[in-house]
Amino acid sequence: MLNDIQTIKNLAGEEIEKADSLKSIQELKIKYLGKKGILTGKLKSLGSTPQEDRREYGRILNEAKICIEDLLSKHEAAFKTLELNKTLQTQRIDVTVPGYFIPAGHLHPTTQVLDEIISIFTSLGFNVEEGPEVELDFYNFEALNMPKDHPARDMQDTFYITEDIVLRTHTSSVQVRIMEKNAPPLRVIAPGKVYRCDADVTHIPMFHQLEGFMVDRDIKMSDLKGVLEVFIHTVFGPDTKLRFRPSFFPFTEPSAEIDISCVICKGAGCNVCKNTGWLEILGAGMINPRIFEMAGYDPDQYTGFAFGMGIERVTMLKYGIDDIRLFYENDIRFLGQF
Ligand code: 2U9
Repeated sequence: MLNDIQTIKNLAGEEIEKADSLKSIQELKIKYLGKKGILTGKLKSLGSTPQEDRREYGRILNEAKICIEDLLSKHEAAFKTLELNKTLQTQRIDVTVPGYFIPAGHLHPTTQVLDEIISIFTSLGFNVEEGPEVELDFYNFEALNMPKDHPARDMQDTFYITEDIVLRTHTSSVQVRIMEKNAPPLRVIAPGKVYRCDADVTHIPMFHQLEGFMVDRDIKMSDLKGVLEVFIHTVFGPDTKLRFRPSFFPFTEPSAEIDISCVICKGAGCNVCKNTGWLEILGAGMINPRIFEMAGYDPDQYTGFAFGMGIERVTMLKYGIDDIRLFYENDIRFLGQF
């Protein structure tokens, strides 16, 4: 028995020394110390050893076991270190390799310009109001001094849902709704989508408008001029000139179309302004007293100005874009420039 144990111990020692991988060390562990291992077998047979030898054999077997365990764990640790170093060598992270580029989106150019315009008017004390895009004929036309036979209702321009329901053609309908529920003084802007059946380089069936109005006692054309000057100078720069041209809208009297000095040639004349030096940017006027009457306001006490602009048009003028359709083709090469 004693010889056996010595032989097992020597053999195990030799095999462990010869082992060339962590895997073979783990296999030797099973071979000698596993459930059915050689040394485990000897330990199990201790019960059948004569009583007088049992103590001594037990001690020697335990010594052999501890010796093999020590040797195994020493080699196991050495192989683990070796493997770790190998992994660290082969899987080294190069922190200088550039990362993946994750493209970040941004607001659509018309949204950027709309946000800028809204912040200018809110800084002047205007409140932002919204209303339905599917609108009653009454709010879109009738209450804005455009009765049933008015040419502005032309079937070719307006999307009719039913005889009395339309896709709003302007956001003035929002201001009508505001007047219906509120008494003056009012300072309101109404931004939003509007719909007109029209399509070419300067027209699309859906575009964005921002309209505004101010109603109080003693509101004059000069108030309109001051407000629009602040707006134009903030968006296009303080040297931009404004020109008011007489015009006609059913909801304003007098009415004007407002031009700005050409953003490209500064008024000298170029093909953007068709050599006029001016670019049309918005419409405006003093609110027609008939609209106040329909809203139940006393036109002898209250006056007001109103204005309206197309956001895509303002964006086109700001950035020198010559085709409105580019905004909604979703070409990232175009949109990514803003
Ligand atoms: C109320 C009374 C009057 C809003 C106004 C304009 C002039 C105007 C156009 C500009 C380009 C629309 O996008 S566009 O085609 N708008 O010229 N809009 S005054 O007048 C109002 C609004 C509400 C109650």
